[in-house]
Amino acid sequence: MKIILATQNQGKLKEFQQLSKGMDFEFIAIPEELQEMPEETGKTFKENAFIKARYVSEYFQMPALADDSGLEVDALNGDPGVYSARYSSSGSDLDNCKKLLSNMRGIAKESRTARFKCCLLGFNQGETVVAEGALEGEIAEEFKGEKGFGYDPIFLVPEYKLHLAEMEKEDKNKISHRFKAFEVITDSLPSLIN
Ligand code: ITT
Repeated sequence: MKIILATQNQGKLKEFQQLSKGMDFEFIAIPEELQEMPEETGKTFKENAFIKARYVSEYFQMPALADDSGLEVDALNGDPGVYSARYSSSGSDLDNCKKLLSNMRGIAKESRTARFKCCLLGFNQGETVVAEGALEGEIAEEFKGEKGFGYDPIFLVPEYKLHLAEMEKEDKNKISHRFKAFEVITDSLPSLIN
């Protein structure tokens, strides 16, 4: 059974391809004829995941799975949160990271706690399934690593003493917020399709 991954983020897409290896489902990218995704007007990851999954599923009359995710930084009262992709004015990964480091300047290590959160939501013919996952860590003081995407170069995983962008994709995929949500939702995806 094919499920459309309702994302335009290549970094997420690569991680899903890795996560779903050997599974019964075939996750496919959004077909090219869809020119634009709807605006993400939700106040929560779940609301935005719903907007994306429903739109793509209804457009193609197929099951769709959306990922809405982001970084919550305690010292910034949970920012950038649902605005993680649009934090800087350009919205590029590099500018988003630079802006975050600049806003965190002068904040001591013990107060730099943060977490990635991911909400996955599957939609088909009016039915939804949903799962959430989180990864705890800290905002580092400098960039390290070339792997991954988004805020990975400035996100330190204390247990590994590594920034996420320094970890092999297989290792990130064993601990990530996306993996944790994915593990939960795979059990309920069949109920969406049958
Ligand atoms: P889609 O909506 O098309 O899926 P997007 O990048 O706009 O793509 P979101 O609205 O969910 O996705 O924003 C999530 C942002 O949070 C993403 O652009 C990254 O900046 C950040 N993010 C999420 N997961 C991440 C991860 O595993 N590593 C690093 N940054 C991540």
